[in-house]
Amino acid sequence: MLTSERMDIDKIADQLNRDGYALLPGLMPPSYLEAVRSRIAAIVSEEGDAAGSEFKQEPGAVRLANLVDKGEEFEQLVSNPTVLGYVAQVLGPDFKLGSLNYRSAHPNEGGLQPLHVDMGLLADDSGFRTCNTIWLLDDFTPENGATRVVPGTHTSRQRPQDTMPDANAPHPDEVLVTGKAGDVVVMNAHTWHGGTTNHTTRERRALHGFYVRRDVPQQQYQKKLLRQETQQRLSPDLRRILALDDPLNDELCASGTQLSGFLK
Ligand SMILES: O=C(O)CCC(=O)C(=O)O
Repeated sequence: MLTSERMDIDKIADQLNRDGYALLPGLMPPSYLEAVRSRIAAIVSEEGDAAGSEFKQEPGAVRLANLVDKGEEFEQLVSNPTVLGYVAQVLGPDFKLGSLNYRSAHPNEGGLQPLHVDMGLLADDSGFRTCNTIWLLDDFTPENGATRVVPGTHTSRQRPQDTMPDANAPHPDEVLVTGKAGDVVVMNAHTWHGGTTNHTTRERRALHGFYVRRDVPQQQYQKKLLRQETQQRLSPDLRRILALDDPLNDELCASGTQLSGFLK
């Protein structure tokens, strides 16, 4: 007989296959959530106007990039076994971290993004190539800029900007992914998605642990971005997840391109 936990696991796995995303409730214990929030606040204040500049800055949002280098709290986040199990469901067993970023939709009408697919990449004949995980640091509500997704589009092999007259506009089939602070959304990143407008007076914060198949370049080349002192303390498992000893990744990242789904 199935236990309720087993049924939940199956339900999440089915939704991820069918819709291209699924919510994992309560993955971050309160003490961990608080530690992450407070580390993020410190980095945002240290970096000031430069925040996010290792990757890209976004009007309407505060972004931070290269977070594995900026706090030991983030090492357990990118190697969380439950999350990695679902990432493997999307990408197969051979994947690596593409980047770990933070994004907060500005209060008072900030945060709207066009529908996009991450890195602009589509699935290919070997399967899916990208998978994102959104770690909710605040509740995601219909008012505060929760992520919208268009269920099922991960199998369309089309980009929204190529078929929609205006990818900023609402899509008739889009749904808002709401949840509680501490939840994690696993999203096949070929699913059309984007941040929505934050109509509240408080920020809406989340981390994005983004993974790619081994034959895809990292969005942020970890070997170049992580300081030596960080690289040296990482376990063999983390080194593998970050592709620090991976000649194929070195080759793929040599061009230095850092692709976003929509940011220039
Ligand atoms: O923060 C969100 O709601 C989605 C962010 C996103 O899709 C992105 O920055 O590419």
